[in-house]
Amino acid sequence: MKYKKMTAEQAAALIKHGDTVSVSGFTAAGSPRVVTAALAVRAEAEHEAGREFKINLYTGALTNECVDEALAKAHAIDKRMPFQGSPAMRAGINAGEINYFDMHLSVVGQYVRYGFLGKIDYCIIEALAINEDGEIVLSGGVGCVDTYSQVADKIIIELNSAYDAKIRGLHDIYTPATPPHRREIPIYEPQDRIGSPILRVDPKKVVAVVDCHYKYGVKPFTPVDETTAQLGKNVARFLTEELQSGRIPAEFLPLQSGVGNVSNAILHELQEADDIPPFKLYTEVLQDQVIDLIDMGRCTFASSGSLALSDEVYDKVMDNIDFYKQHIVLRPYELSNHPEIVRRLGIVAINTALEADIFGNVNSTHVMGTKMMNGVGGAADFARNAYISVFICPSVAKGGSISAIVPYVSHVDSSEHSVMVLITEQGIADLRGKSPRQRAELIVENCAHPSYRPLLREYLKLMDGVAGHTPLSLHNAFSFHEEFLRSGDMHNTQFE
Ligand code: 0RQ
Repeated sequence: MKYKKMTAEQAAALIKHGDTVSVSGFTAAGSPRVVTAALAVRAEAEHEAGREFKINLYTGALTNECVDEALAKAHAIDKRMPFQGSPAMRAGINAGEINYFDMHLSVVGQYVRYGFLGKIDYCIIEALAINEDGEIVLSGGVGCVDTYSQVADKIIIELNSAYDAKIRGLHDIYTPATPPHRREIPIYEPQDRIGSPILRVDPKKVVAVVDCHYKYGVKPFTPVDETTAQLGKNVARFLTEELQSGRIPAEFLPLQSGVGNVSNAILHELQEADDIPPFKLYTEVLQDQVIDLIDMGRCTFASSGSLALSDEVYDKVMDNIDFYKQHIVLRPYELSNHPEIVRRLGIVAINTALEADIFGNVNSTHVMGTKMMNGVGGAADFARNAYISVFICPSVAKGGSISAIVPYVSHVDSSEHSVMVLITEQGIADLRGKSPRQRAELIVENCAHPSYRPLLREYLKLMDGVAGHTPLSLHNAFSFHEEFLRSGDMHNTQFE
């Protein structure tokens, strides 16, 4: 092969202080490892020598411990976008050290191509194969690599021999044109393929190929517990009632499900929801449960941007790749999350909230209004454009000291206008066609934990007879949050 082979250290040495580095992948799947790990070591050495060394890091979304965790621990990040979930990165962001630009995943590619986010110096790509024409077989995560590899000045390839290139054929790589030349994106059903099975890059931009061998090292999710099982049952009940009433057509509609423990548990419950016919997924991340659903014939097809699977399940998919190619396609998230396609396919979107307020506004990102958890990711791409947009969460967090239903959210990611249904393990609040006062009543009585209902009713009583469309007490709106910060338990809240 004509490409220059380098060690990870040699490739990392190409990157300069101040460079913008983008990476392939979406979750640990498809994210590079060895070059960023070497870069973190280099950054520490530079700092010890008294020299500044920071890069701007653009990823697909979540990465792995050798990208986000290692570089954040090495204090090597200035700007970071668009989504993260690593403890060290979170700490750096919340300490104000890392400038995090949290954004809707569907627009990352176009913001970059339109030049809104500046120049990209490097794109590091995990590849399972590359030929002399720059044709790359990607692995289990696509993210935004189509755009990053087009825009970056230089490309570094991590050629990973731990996984087989027989995955070729699972991907559908396509980048929408730039306005005013953009046309419709011709995906009419989740299984439609419109692009290429390989990623094409300009071979002249490839400055290094690093041979490596690593597995992703992803652990399984927290097992389903009583609360998440009940939440899942409520979601299944809601979907069944929609189907029986004819609001969801008899052939059913594609589902989207968010990421995390709660979403994984919901999919688990759908295994046994016999009243719901076999369904398709059009979503951004496939977790372990989806593979079970495919094996059981409950899920007939899944379109996604990532195989965010534990190692055990990932290996099972790779060992039976010809079977799974008939049931899975992986696309850039510009397609998996695209508003046009979400609206056209009529997706039923199910995403997780950290907290929701009594009007239906949802906070999925900020703990107590200030501390970043992960990011908005793709949740709002789907929520805003869904056929039905459902948000779910357990009614309490941290052993009951936090109510997930609050008088007013401490940060808004999806507004009341994008949230059609709210579901907790306590019950379902169908907010469609309801005024703020009606929504408040429904959410308190159906979704709040019984131990918080008296306080929420008391809050609503304060607003009796007060004029206005939305019963918001400016003075008391954040009293639950203030009380938690004061005493560590929202139950102690007293209104003024
Ligand atoms: O904390 O880890 O210390 O125990 O938040 O909560 O219940 O394990 O739920 O893993 O499903 O994550 C919203 C963060 C939920 C996730 C969020 C604490 C709780 C726990 C995690 P511990 P759970 P999950 C597609 C769509 C935004 C992006 C998105 C998320 C931790 O779903 O990042 O949806 N969503 N993308 O104790 C303080 C509260 C809390 C709270 C829970 N009200 N206050 N802490 N916690 N509620 C994917 C992508 O875009 C990639």
